[in-house]
Amino acid sequence: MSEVSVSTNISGIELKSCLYNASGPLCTTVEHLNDLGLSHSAAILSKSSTLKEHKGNPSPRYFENELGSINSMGLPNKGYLYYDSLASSLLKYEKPYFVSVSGFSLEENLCIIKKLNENKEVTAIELNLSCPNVPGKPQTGYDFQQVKLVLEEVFKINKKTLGVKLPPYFDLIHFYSMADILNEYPLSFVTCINSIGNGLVIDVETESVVIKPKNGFGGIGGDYIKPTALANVRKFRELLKKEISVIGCGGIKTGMDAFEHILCGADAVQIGTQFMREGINCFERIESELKELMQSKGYKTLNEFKGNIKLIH
Ligand code: RRO
Repeated sequence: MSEVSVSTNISGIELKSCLYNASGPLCTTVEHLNDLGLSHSAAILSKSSTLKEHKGNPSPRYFENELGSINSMGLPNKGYLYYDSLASSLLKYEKPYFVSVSGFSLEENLCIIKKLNENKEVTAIELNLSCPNVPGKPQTGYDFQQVKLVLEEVFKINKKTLGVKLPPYFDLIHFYSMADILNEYPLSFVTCINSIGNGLVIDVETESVVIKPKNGFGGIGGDYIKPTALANVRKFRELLKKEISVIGCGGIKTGMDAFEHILCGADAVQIGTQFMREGINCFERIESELKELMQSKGYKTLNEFKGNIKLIH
């Protein structure tokens, strides 16, 4: 199997494998980020950061069952300066370090992005346009005019590798409209998808919601969302200019799930719910499952099948 490679690159950033963590689970503290450094995750991606440290929503705020997860964490994070100042201590892992940014306003985002631009040890920025869990705040990704305004302002000050994390879209007109906007800017990557916002999971025995914030409403991840994630990866790969890499996220718990995302056009994939469930070993396991599947199909590199999903004529 040694001749099978799952290496990839995101707009020139080399990754030893196509698998790394999604922003969210187990990437908030220095201990989490060191664990990712030591693991088979191909990159280290931080929890979405705000200007100041933020405690997030009241618990219980995360729940999982065999089909996936629901969360309403509400952006608990240490504040961007923490993730900024940690960068030098993560260099020893010799893998890219991405900082996720999700300020509470455009001004906050611009302030954070400006500061991160000064830090050469931060490889890239993932600007989160899709947090579904801040009470009273809509998801930016569903407000197309606002996305345009944000990107217009961000690219006046940004010189770093920068991509955006999008919410899932469900109607073709929304894919076309969003892709038209994204194609106007020097984005390096687009991550599809964040959790499906404002779902509701119920415990029948107690006849109750399972998380406390927003009366039980939260972002859905895991198996529940894989078909939606695949459709978003596929459609954005079709519509975005080739300079923009597509990162798949949603429902990846096996090598076969990763293969499906890549077949739809993903250049790399992120693991969220399954990382939370299984811990740090998930990266090595999924990587070896993916390599085994590629071997059985006679593929030696991701490029031999990336985006090559067949249609029924
Ligand atoms: O912290 C959260 O509640 C959260 C965020 Br920022 C996000 O982007 N997606 C999600 O499911 N939860």
